[in-house]
Amino acid sequence: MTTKSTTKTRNLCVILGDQLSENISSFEGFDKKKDSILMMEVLDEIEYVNHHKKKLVLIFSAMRHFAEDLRKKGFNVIYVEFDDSKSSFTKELERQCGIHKPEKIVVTHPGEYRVLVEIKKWNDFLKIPTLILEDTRFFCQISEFNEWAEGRKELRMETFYQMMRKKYKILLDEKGGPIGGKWNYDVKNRKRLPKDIGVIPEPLAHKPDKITQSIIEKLKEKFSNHFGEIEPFWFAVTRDEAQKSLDDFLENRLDLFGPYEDAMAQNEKFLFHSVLSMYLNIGLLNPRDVIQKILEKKSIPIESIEGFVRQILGWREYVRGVYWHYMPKYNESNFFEAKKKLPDFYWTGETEMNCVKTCIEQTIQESYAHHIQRLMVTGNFALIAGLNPKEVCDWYLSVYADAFEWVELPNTHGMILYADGGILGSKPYAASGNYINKMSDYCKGCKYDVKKKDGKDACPFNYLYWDFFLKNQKKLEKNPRLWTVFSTIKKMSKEKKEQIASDSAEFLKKI
Ligand code: FAD
Ligand code: DLZ
Ligand code: SF4
Repeated sequence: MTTKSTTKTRNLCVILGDQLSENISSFEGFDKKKDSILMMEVLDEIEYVNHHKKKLVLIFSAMRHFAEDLRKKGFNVIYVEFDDSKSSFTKELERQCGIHKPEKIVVTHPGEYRVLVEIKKWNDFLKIPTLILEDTRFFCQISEFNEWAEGRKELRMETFYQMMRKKYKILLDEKGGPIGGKWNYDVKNRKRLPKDIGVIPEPLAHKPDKITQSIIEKLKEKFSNHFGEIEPFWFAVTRDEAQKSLDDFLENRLDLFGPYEDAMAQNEKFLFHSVLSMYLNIGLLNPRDVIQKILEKKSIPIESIEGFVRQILGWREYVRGVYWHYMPKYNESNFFEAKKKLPDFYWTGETEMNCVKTCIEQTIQESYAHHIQRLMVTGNFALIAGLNPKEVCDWYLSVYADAFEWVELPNTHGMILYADGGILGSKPYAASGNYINKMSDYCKGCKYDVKKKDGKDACPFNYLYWDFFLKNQKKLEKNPRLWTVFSTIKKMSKEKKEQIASDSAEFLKKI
């Protein structure tokens, strides 16, 4: 596909790599006779973090398929591939404006603050009026979240989620209360995977077609330095394929999604998770359609239905709201003043901590890890080892196919690192090896002993956990949710504290 030379266009509608939906707001009022679409693959976006190769294939293949689909429907699409493009959105757009002389540029609000800043300069730089429209794929608009957030002493997902359930009348009874009497079935969603669970159906794998194959070959040639394994590539790259992946999840995994949402297992990468986040985030699936389809599954237990709805209508919308409410300051904070460099094993998986190794190796292969692996293994380690927030955030933004800053940053900077000092969540999610052992079978295959609290063989999560609270006692001891932690610390002997500090220092020195 190369740049299509056309005559003068009226509106130039810019579609970004995560806006691949025909109902995107920038298409409103689009006139096939007068307007054109511009899609650009540009080096700056490829290189601003070390994106996983599978993520790059997903984005470019989905972009090219979307463009082809639009062309078939009679849209005039100007598509610039990375081999032919200028280095940035702005530079390529400038060139295209020189050719097509648009009267106006129309674009849907991007998913990253960095890109918004760039877009806001187009008006003056190109001397062409630029219209930025709301991203209506979300249930909650940015202004609506800001209104909800302003004046509140603290923001909490649960309050926001209940507000959204009421507004959209989702899972409500006749009196407007929650179906089943409870807003939240979280306590039923914490089961460990039983041994006799049987075969868990894997997510649907899609065969790469010619377009995908040619991108894989090109990326191998040009971007072999990027993180992760490019093949086997099995992601959906079209709307049809993503729909099939959704149907497959509804049919084969949704029923047990709720109970095993927090479980982890050595040989199960996906368990009962949907593996739909990347399709939702780039626009191949629409969250409204997904929720609609989930609600039609009347025979599925409420803990699975509510659990899933909470992720999409609650967490997904809430983190986006927090991101736009607090940017650009949000990523500047470092509540614990954590400074340690990200260890190399985050890129290689070469560590003797079996839980961390398993989650990272899976990430290298699939560009995917489920929520509890991200939160309680790699994330928990980053928190209690005191890793630098900026480096941790860049890692999460690079390695996952679903990573775009609006969703990655609040989850990383806020949820796992508590670097925002408690804006997103009410306490740090620190945990010792006991939690990982309770929710997985990772410890069985580990060189370290999860039952040991100190010494060379002890599980590093055990002493790092206490070391973290001891080092940050002043900042956290007034938090009522951490009362038990600090009452244990109060009873701890001086020798014990010294042992924790020396085991931790020795371990951290090695990494
Ligand atoms: P499921 O477990 O099947 O959940 C269903 C859907 O709910 C997901 O597809 C997703 O759209 C939504 N969802 C669930 N949890 C969250 C959450 N905390 N925030 C936002 N949406 C949520 N999610 C991303 O989409 N992009 C990211 O870059 C990202 N980075 C994360 C970083 C960290 C440190 C953590 C702890 C979580 C992150 N998440 C991110 C949230 C979550 O881990 C992923 O959405 C989920 O693992 C995707 O897999 P799935 O589709 O199988 O999800
Ligand atoms: C992540 C990404 C990559 C790797 N490449 C492109 C690209 O070449 N063109 C594009 O339009 N978008 C790309 N993206 C997504 C953007 O970096 C960015 O996350 C979104 O534009 C924010 O809405
Ligand atoms: Fe992870 Fe500790 Fe268990 Fe090893 S013993 S797998 S390091 S929790």
